[in-house]
Amino acid sequence: MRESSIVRGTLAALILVTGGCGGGRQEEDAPQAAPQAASAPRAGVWFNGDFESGTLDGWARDSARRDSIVVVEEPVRRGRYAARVNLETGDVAADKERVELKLGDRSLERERAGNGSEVWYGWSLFVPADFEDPPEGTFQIVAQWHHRPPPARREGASAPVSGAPPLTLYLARRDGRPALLLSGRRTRGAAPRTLGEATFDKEAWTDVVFHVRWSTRDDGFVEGWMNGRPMTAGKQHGRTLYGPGSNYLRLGLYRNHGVPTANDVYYDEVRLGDSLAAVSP
Ligand SMILES: [Ca+2]
Repeated sequence: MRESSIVRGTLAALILVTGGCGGGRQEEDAPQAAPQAASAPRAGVWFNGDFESGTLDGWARDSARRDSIVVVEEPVRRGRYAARVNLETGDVAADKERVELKLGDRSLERERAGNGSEVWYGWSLFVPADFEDPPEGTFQIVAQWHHRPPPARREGASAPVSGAPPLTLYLARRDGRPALLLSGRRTRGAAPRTLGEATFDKEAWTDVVFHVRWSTRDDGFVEGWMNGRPMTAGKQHGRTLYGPGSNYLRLGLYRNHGVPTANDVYYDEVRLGDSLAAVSP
């Protein structure tokens, strides 16, 4: 069944590429709204999270339930599969109310997202129309980059991973519309500063790209784009790494404990790499 679907998808893609070439019969066989075929392999991609294996292979997770994160066929940004994350009241994982995906291979971000390293991150986010906004005075995070100590210090009994993350993407509202707000901290105890924000549409895929230089000095920076348009006013310079070690990506829902809503969001086309072309959804 899956093979025939792949053949059908490939046919649909061929028809799209060639502008329709085989007469009526093939076009009848093609789905009305043909999903885009999975992306071709690209140069400069260090991690590909397009979910096209139909599984969560390659990912690690913090989730309260087995079905908190599942691979779905609808909606998808590209290819056949995407991931749905679901958070319900009291879903506590790693001490917080959250459901988050992390790269399964920790060594990748240890090696590539440490002091002085530049990383490009890209993914697509789908917030459904029925997503209930967080109550006044509470926060809702949809992505964050958290600090992780270097391996040697990880051996200690109390590794210093506490405190707010250095870079956070919040779901917010601006002028009555849903918005994504990028917030950064120079040090663990520093007040957060807004690095950029942009409104988006629910019930549609939103593509984001972030380019970061992780640094314990002021040569660190963050710049971001949403749906191909700048989300920050160019590079926002400043310290982006709290200390030795590296920062790693968490994708999913994270919020105050006990928020009385159950929400889904979807992710697809997640990539880490060395350029905009490598990671752009
Ligand atoms: Ca996909």
